Amino acid sequence: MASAGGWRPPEGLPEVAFSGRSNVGKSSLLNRLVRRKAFARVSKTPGRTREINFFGVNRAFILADLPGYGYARISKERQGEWVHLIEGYLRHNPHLRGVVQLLDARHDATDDDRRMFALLADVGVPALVVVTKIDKLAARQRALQVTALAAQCGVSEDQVIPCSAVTGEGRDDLAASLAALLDLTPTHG
Ligand SMILES: Nc1nc2c(ncn2[C@@H]2O[C@H](COP(=O)(O)OP(=O)(O)O)[C@@H](O)[C@H]2O)c(=O)[nH]1
Ligand SMILES: [Mg+2]
Repeated sequence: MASAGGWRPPEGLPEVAFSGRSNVGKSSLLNRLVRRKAFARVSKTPGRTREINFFGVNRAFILADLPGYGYARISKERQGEWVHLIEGYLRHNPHLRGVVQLLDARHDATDDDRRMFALLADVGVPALVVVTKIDKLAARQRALQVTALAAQCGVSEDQVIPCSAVTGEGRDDLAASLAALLDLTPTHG
């Protein structure tokens, strides 16, 4: 049974969730974001994580690593559990400020991706869109692919942040967008 396992965040901290296809690079990007190597586990076995992993950052906010979807070899029953878990999480989380939706730079958006955007719109959660693994594309392909993916998902191109967990590209832009979403104002001293 899918469940939110392990550590649970303390009540009251604002939260942002990372979502996307299995193997899209969520855990790798989370690690880049917090500048730690083994913060979120990078898996060699796609489709294995069936729980929500929560990470506290600086006692200021929570990042949630949602289980990936679209892994071909999981059963219909498991997919049903997935939808139940994610929808419950999105709908009944008063601290959720937004979702970072990841897309793979090398692939077109899938039906599952479009379903996820529809769900986010239905629940009314703000979404940041990250096109990740951008290091895999040649410079001239990048802009074209960002345009195509934005159109496929019905989002505006300037909502899209190209990122790479390998080179660190996009990390600072993503951090700034997250800070705005979480309404974190810089503190002095
Ligand atoms: N080239 C490249 N590979 C990546 C990037 N992000 C993740 N990967 C690789 O993609 C695979 C899946 O990554 P992971 O973070 O576990 O994906 P998750 O299932 O979405 O959490 C791993 O082999 C990673 O090393 C990236 O930005 N660039
Ligand atoms: Mg992962």
